[in-house]
Amino acid sequence: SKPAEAVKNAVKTASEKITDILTPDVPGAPGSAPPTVEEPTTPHDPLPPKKEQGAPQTRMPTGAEAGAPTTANGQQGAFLTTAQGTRLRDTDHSLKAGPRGPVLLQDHHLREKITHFDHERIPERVVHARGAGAHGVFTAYGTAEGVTRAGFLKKGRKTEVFVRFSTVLGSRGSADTVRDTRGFATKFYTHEGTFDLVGNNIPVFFIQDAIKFPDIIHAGKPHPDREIPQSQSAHDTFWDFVSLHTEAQHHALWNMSDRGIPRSYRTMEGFGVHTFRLVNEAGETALAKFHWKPRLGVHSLTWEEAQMLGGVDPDFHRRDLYDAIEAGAFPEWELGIQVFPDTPEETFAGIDLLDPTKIVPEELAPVQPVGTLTLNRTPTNFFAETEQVAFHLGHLPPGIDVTNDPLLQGRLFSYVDTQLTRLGGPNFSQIPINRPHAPVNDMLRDGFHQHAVHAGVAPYRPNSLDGGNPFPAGDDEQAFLDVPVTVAEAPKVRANPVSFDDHFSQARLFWLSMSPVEKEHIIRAYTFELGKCYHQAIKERQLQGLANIDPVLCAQVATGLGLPAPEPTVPLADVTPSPALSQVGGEWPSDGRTIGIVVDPDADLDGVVQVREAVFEAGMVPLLIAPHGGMVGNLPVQRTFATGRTVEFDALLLAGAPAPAPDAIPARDGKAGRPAPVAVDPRVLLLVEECWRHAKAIGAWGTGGTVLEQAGVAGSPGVVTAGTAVEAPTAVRQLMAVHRVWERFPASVA
Ligand code: HDE
Repeated sequence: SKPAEAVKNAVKTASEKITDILTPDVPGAPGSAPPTVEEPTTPHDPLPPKKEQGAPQTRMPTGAEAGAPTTANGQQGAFLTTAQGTRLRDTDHSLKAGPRGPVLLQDHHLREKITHFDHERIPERVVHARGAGAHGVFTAYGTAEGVTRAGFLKKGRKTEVFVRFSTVLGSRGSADTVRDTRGFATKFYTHEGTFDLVGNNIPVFFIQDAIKFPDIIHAGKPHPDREIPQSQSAHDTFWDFVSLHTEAQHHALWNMSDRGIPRSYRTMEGFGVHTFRLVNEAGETALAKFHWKPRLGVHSLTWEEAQMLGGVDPDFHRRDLYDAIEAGAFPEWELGIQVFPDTPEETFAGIDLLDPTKIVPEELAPVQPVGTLTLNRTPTNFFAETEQVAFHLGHLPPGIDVTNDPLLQGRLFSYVDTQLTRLGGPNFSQIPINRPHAPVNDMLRDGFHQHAVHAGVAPYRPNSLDGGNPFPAGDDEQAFLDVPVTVAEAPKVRANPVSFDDHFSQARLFWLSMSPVEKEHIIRAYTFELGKCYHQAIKERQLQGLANIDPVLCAQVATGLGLPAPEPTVPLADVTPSPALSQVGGEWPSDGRTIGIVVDPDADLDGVVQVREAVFEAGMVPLLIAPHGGMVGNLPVQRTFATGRTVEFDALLLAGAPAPAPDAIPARDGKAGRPAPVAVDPRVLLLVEECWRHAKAIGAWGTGGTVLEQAGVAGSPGVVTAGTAVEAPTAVRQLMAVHRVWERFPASVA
């Protein structure tokens, strides 16, 4: 046909043009003489080093260096391009044989776009899949200089950090507020190499030996047949394991306490769990445990709040972290260490320091502050940073070393191993978030996803070809020191030290250290969790575990389950409570806390303006809740009676008494037995009722007092009626300092 002929001619002309370009003096061009190739047949000496040849340059830009944009590889120029940088005019239509025709295989852009999308997901973490991260800075006080040579702990030193908080059991998309242990993993990008402190918000662990980790996790994760329940321990396999495996009782008790449902990542303690070995400039060693102390105090949700949040805002902790940072209320923790003499027994006050199911009460070994962590920047890209960050216990700087804790030893293997699958090969330390901020010259080569272009020819030691580079560092050149601990000559065994057999004394210590209200919460948590188990034998066996911790705890849970309380099978330990374990009884700053303020057009809006200012000035966040969105007077509304829930805030202020919206409640009919009409919108009454139930401070002024009367809470503990608007936030703030109005919770145990 004619068009086909035209195309043929066009191709012919083009190929003629190409032949013209290939002139005979270009080697290889048609008609030119064959090139003479010099064969390297004669042996000769190694070539002299190239000019200025030094160590192979392996250091990659970290993104932290001045002016190095972290997005440099992903986003350049204004135009949409392919991955090869070819500009595209259309990304919305596949290349087809006519508008109605089939899609052509040659459409490279289509295939590249879809193929990349198909591979966007990587395997989620096998544990700690759900998490949220933030950047920050660590500032050292210098107080640890006597016990460790770690440079980042020297006085005044500032070190960049990335922290990832997580739940353990749930999958990546699960809810934040479930009852679970929380991960608290910190990457210190120190000038002497990266230090990862991979801890939890609970200072003990379920097991004493890493070999059992797959067992406890298989038991805690959803059942393998139906894959339910998601992200919780309230099911048969978890309690089957814990009840059969009594060393897990101590950690399980912490999980059943309010520690299992933190109010915020900002109000969690963190613990390194294991005992580490520190070494100072003089080569002297000490044993130590790491603690993170939140500046805002340890503060938890109530169980009902946690459950409501699972539906209302499953991303609650994530949102809270980002909102606080973006509002400038930077979360802060103090890093502290408990220090113990490094004796051959590796015990302190009779407590085996190698047993990760044991704590050392702070009353016996005080937590000594060594620096402050401030989180001040949210990630730019969740996947690139929070998902790809890879922690490892073996990332240690000079001055910090490991001990023989068998749980710690197993972890030293696991973390790199898991990244090989999760991050697709051995070069994950080149991913921007994982790059050290210290110079790297490692002689590791090649492998999947190699991003470094290594120079030099001799990635081995010793070498003469790269001028001997790189060189080992001397003792006075910040080299890592493997502390030369003596390893006892002993038979090879699969066995624990005898002290590891004590599974109940510290669980009892924790229980006896709780205030009545915390004990009540623990009883309810066990009753709920075991009540969700189907197998009677598991409930009975777990009651036996509780009997060995404390008979009161056991009896109360047994009553809730409708089962008899067994007698203890071990003597009850005679322990001294540790007041530091209770999260009730102190006073803390209220920075970054949220105060809900109910307004309506008839409220004292001038007063609300003053209250908002006072709340901001106090470093807290006001949240205006009104009958409708938009503006009330000159004030912007953040939540309506339809969208606002009390779980979002820490205290409630009532600036008015909004009347029921005509369409918000059904018609009331006394004759039909329905309640009489109320003067206040029932959704506002619900806010008050929930705040009262969750022991939150409630305040009112002006007509707001009517709401308190209507809700039947006026004059009860933690409910204040202020004379003027400005007095109201001050009054609730005082109540918030102790976190909750504890006396509102009934406690059945002393
Ligand atoms: Fe982990 N743990 N773990 N763990 N762990 C992981 O590493 C493991 C343990 C902790 O935000 C995994 O990169 C074993 C104790 C945190 O990225 C994996 C044992 C403590 C995080 C792994 C333990 C932790 C992890 C999964 C028993 C508190 C999240 C993905 C010996 C001190 C880090 C990954 C993050 C993650 C193994 C016990 C804390 C599989 C074998 C004890 C905070 O490597």
